[in-house]
Amino acid sequence: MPPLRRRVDTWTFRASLTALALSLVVPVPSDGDPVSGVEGLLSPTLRTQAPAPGEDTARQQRLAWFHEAKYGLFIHWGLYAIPAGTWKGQRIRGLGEWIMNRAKIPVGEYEQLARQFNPVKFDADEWVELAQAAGMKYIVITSKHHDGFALYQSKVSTYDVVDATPFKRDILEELAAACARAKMPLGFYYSQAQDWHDPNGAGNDWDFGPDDKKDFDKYLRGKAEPQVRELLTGYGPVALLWFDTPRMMNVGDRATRFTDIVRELQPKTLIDGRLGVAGDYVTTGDNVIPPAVQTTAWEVPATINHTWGYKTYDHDWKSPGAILFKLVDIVSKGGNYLLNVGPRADGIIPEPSQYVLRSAGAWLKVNGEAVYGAGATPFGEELGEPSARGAEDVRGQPLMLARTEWRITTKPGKLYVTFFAEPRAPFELPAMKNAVKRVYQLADGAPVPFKTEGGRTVLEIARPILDPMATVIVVEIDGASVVRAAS
Ligand code: FHN
Repeated sequence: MPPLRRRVDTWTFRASLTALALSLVVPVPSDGDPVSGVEGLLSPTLRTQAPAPGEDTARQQRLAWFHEAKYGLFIHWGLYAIPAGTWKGQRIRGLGEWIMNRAKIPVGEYEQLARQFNPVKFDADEWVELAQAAGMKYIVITSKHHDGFALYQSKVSTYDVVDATPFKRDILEELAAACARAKMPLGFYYSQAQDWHDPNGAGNDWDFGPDDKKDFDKYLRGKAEPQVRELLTGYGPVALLWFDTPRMMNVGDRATRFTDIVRELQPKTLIDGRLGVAGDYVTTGDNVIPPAVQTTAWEVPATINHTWGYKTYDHDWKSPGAILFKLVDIVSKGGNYLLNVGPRADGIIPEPSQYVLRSAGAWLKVNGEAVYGAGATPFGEELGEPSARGAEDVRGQPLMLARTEWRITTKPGKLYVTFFAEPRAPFELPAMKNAVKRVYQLADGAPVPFKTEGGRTVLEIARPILDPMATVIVVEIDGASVVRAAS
């Protein structure tokens, strides 16, 4: 199979899985091999977690900042940053933060890493400054990942950064203070089900045997629930609790116990889509962007290379242009982009990822109006088209082939057309009944000549386009929103 063909088939396969997942309107845990998240799309838990139809007022209010923000910084940091993908001289396949699981490292050995954890270069203000320069509007950090180690001082377990490491500083406390100074919303990732350090937590079968023989509720009540209480009582306002991999959570009230804790302690805190019951929004599979507009609130967690936790030898960074395309694509489909960095064990966020984030941030400084608080496309034909070969996806729906030349985001009375490539001449907007009042380039305000006739609008875009990475053209229309016309 020629390489191009293979790429297209991979995309269509993923797109069809995505369509499957999103059409179920459920949170998408991505368990097992989390490199792609595709396995998670097929998880049986999907079918049990549909949020209630319609969004209640309280939920809408909780979501207001999230809809405005659109772009957040995910931080995966923990003891796994020390081995950084290599254990006893062997490169371990898979995600950096999964090294304990993948290499079947006994708890007694893995926890020794805590004695080496001394990130003297960690500076919370620098991390927040990076997020700001990147144009990111919220931060979510791993408070405890699957390895069970907490990045804050916990009274429930001494397996935490203050009690078990020479560093002895509460990272969440410092980050919360820095975020408060910068007015940056802060959320906490918390692995509620998997805890490879706790004999009754899910996931560690190499030390503690199969999960179905464990007293999972003992772990939930004894560690996870009290730790979530600590997070909600010790660090000021928590914008978001980001639960993950809801193994064994669909039994009895296990998941709703967490919802109750969150609503009791901080009713404004958002809950992501991987708790085990419906949260405030849908979380897609890792790196999975749906092929079409979704009407419920959603977020895609995504890597900047191929791992969440730092790995010394993963240098395959996405380019700033690729990140911007994904961001605008996601916003044009109504979603949020939570993009990850994996800091090194010394506390520094790898320079290549900083470069990518800052470059995309420079573009957002000029063009952010097309992103923050912007709504989804009223059209959709720019997103893709059904495969001409008549191929069908796993549900018998036409396979969609993505198009990547341009995207549309919206605000009342305005369309933002973002071009990622020079448009074919002449560029025609999809047909609409609204009159066009004014058209201009967002970056410099230069007018763009246009002609309208019978609902059709042709834009005479300057060539070459102003910014080869992405050029935004603003189309001001009569009326708040587009009224489609037959094309
Ligand atoms: O297993 C985790 C993985 O390590 C990472 O935290 C991602 C982020 O979305 N969530 C799980 C896999 O989907």
